[in-house]
Amino acid sequence: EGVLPQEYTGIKIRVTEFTKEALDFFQKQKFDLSGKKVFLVAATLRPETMYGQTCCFVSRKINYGLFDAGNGEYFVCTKRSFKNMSYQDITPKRGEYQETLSINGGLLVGSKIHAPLTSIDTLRVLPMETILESKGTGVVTCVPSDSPDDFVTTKDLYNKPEYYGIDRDWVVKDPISIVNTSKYGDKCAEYLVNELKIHSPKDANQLTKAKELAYKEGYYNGTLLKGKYVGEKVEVAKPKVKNDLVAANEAVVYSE
Ligand code: A2H
Repeated sequence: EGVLPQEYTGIKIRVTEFTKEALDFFQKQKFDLSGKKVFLVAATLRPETMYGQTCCFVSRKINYGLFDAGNGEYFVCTKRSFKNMSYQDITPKRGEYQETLSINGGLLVGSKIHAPLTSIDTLRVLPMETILESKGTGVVTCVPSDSPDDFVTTKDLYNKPEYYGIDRDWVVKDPISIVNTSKYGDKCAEYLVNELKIHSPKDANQLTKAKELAYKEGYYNGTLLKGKYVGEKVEVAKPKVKNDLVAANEAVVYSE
């Protein structure tokens, strides 16, 4: 844990079709979905890469809260993160963070979602075992072109769908190129995962190395290949994409 506060962009990923398991659970809890919009809120440091989202990760080890975010909107995230948001003028009432219900991540796996900016209309919720409950919102949006974690997790899900209890066709196999660097090309995560011979989402040390290299190169030497700021440096485009998302009510910015 660092000493300085970390700013995250919370991407609002709309659930367009819940799994049967989740719907049964809501019914048991007497939660009526009608007229409500439910969003998985994914914490990211790279809002400018949202053009390349291919799924949204949750953990089966985490019980998420469903929180009333006002105006008929509900957020799915950890209680810790919603509490933080409630002191940062993001939620209806300051300091109020009682969840409407608590739902295990496993019940959400397989749900259909719609994420902002990405070119694929409907994506799926998929499991990621390495998500930490203590960081961000506990929800991670998957950008396999630029995140080594997301790339290896996607590869593992595609190779072992039975093990993970998912359908292989829920997995988008190929990353979408969104940032170019002269050093690592258009898919820096894939490049670094191969270069550092990373075979599993559990290769923590090697993944840390890959993440540092990818982040530095992408941030300081990357150029956007997609979207409104195509051709601009990542460093320049990043705050613009973030502000656009917030203005469109597709993201919240919070610190922890
Ligand atoms: B990043 P930091 Cl394209 N557990 O978003 C594990 N990882 C988590 C998490 C959690 N609870 N919450 C957020 N994260 C991920 C995009 C991205 C990210 C790209 C490239 C690198 C990258 C798409 N996933 O992160 O410890 C989220 O993934 C590299 C570090 O606060 C978030 O940003 O530094 C990042 O880790 C936050 O990690």
